[in-house]
Amino acid sequence: MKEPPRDRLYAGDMLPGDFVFDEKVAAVFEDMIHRSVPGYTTIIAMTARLAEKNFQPGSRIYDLGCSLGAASLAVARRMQGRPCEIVAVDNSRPMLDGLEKKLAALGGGPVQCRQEDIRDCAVEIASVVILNFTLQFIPPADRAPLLRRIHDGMMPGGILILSEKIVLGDARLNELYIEMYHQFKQDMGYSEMEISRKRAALEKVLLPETLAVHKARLAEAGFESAEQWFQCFNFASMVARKRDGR
Ligand code: GEK
Repeated sequence: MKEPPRDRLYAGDMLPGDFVFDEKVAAVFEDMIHRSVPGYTTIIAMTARLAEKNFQPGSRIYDLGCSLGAASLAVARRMQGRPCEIVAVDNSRPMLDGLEKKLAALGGGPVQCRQEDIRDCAVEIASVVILNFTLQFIPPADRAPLLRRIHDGMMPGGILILSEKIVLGDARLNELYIEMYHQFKQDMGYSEMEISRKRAALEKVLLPETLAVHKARLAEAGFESAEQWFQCFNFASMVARKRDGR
């Protein structure tokens, strides 16, 4: 298969402003996210497994902040033709154009795209909600109401998969994890200049929190339990479950 175009956005002379999900980012996003999120391939594969195991017939699967739809497409493949409805939501038109192109190449399937702000999008009869690396871009004050709405739109026993860049409570360990992360990016072929420019561009846009803050907010939103199932340095994924009434 053809290699996706390589992310060289911060390799040139251009001084970056705040990071936005525009055409330039969408065009290289596949390469960017694989080289920028340690464990991304595992997270997508396990998201699909979790979705398949927890899907309830007649319900919906939501992928909020779907970008090019990696999770939605992996879930669709994993469902192997079982009837299901996968709702992929993003507010970036260039990202959804990319996903729509992929869907057209597949000749259809269970994924429907919606261009919407996830803070406004209706979540209904959901047994699985995927929120992979997107809550971190939502203004902190809007995060609790969003999680509450997601919770309320879920079926009893439904799960939320939440993946995020995180910070650690301990400043020294936090520094170490960031160093290890920058090493990972260098190992993936990014130069020190690209790493520092990207960091500056994300500074006011991507606001990470500790796992403790995430877990407390999930509990406040009504989830019965939330556990972390994956972590590689400052990237983690959690699964939260809505009470199933048993
Ligand atoms: C993946 N989940 O490949 N409403 C809708 N979409 C939004 C909003 C918003 N308010 N804010 C940001 N986005 C994907 C990766 S990327 C993560 C998710 C990253 C969208 C934004 O347009 C982008 O497509 C996505 O959230 C975040 O598993 O780039 O680090």
